[in-house]
Amino acid sequence: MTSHGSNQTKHWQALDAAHHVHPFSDTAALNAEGVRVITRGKGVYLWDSEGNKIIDGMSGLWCVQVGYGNEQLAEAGYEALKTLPYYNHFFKTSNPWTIELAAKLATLLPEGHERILFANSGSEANDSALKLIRYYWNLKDKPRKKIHLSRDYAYHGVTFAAASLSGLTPMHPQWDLPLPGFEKVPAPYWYGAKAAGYGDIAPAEFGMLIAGKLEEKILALGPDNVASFSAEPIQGAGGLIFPPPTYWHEVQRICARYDVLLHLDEVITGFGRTGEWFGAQTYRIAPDIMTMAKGLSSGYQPISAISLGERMADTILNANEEMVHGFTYSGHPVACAVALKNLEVIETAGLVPRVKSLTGPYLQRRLAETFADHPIVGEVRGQGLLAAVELVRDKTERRFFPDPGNIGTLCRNYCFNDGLISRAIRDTMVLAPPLVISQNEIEEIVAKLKSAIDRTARDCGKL
Ligand code: PXG
Repeated sequence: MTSHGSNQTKHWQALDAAHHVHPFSDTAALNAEGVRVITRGKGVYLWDSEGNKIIDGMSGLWCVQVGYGNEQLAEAGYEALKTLPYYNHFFKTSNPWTIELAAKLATLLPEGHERILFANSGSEANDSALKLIRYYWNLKDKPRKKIHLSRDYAYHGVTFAAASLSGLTPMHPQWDLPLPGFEKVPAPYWYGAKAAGYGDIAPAEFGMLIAGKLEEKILALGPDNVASFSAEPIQGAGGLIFPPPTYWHEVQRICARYDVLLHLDEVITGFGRTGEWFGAQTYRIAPDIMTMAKGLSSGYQPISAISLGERMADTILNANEEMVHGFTYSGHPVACAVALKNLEVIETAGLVPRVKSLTGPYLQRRLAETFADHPIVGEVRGQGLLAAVELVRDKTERRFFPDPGNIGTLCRNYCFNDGLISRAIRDTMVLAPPLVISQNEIEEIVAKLKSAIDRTARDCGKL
């Protein structure tokens, strides 16, 4: 792009290369290539500084539920900015937007989740959740319960604790993580079961088997030492891993049996993504503590939340001492105003039932039809407006390509060059479009993805 870009684009690329360090990027490689400068968004589309139109199959980073350019959200933010651009909650003070947002969330969250804390990102929410879990066990006079369990392929964020909780191994060595006290159990990744040596096991049986690994781990560590199990209802950044139907029921039985708190990370699955307000409702999960971010404000403002189930709320909020935790921007009035309007828009536009009964099933059906007999597509899986198309070398044997990530990156680049943003996680192509997407726009995404996967298959001699 650098060689044919306009002067304006080249100028921005040069400044970006000189001064801006990107997340999760190889700086030297990125600077050699030159960044793409995104200048505008409307609905499910983005435009770059060269005027190229791109369909965003990822809702930014899984977050823009109401699509780009929603004026109601912009106006709600502007009003709050004019009226009360900032105030905190430390000095026995509150503000109308924070109060209303907490109360609104309590009506949408799983039963018993009536008490909400605010933070500014998914990572902060998860860090806060782990602190609250520790505090709970200290208050319960079980200070030995300190180990936090989570899963392989989990993504819970990048702060010290959230990265330690994450199970994507590349997230650890640069930072000498995980910290002590973090242990992993396997993910219920059924498609990978054969390659992992489990043979031709049925999903239901596999769900029980993998849940059983949690029980084994708790017993090996000693239930008296285990504080919590953290998990995404559906694993997102780890490759869209959907739990087999038996999994969550068994996990909950195990957590209850050994008195291990269940922390549900709904940062991706919240706010209509799965066709219900929360993944907890889709999979009938009753967590002790829940974290959410992204779709809470459709990404228009940085805001996250932690909700306490009854048990944790009763103990922590009746401790009769100061809870020594909170951020300068917890419950920021502008972020809360935007989030509140976002929930209203999601509700009035009927986006959650629309995902459940119209766009979700439509996306899943069109992907399944399109890739049913494709030579390099091993599996199409999904729920609501989350979908994954797994690219493999051998469909029958469910064997992956060597050097995971190469084929996915190739395909991702074909998508990108053709004006579709899809994310490649290892060799799985992932979609999570805005909840406002229409059936025609779904067709556009499916067609572009098909063309990119065809090209990828040709490159590896499979088509
Ligand atoms: N939990 C989950 C389940 C997430 O997906 C976080 C926590 C952390 O949120 P913050 O706001 O601290 O980033 C996330 C974030 C990707 C990608 O490439 C995914 C996330 C973030 C960045 C990139 O899929 N998820």
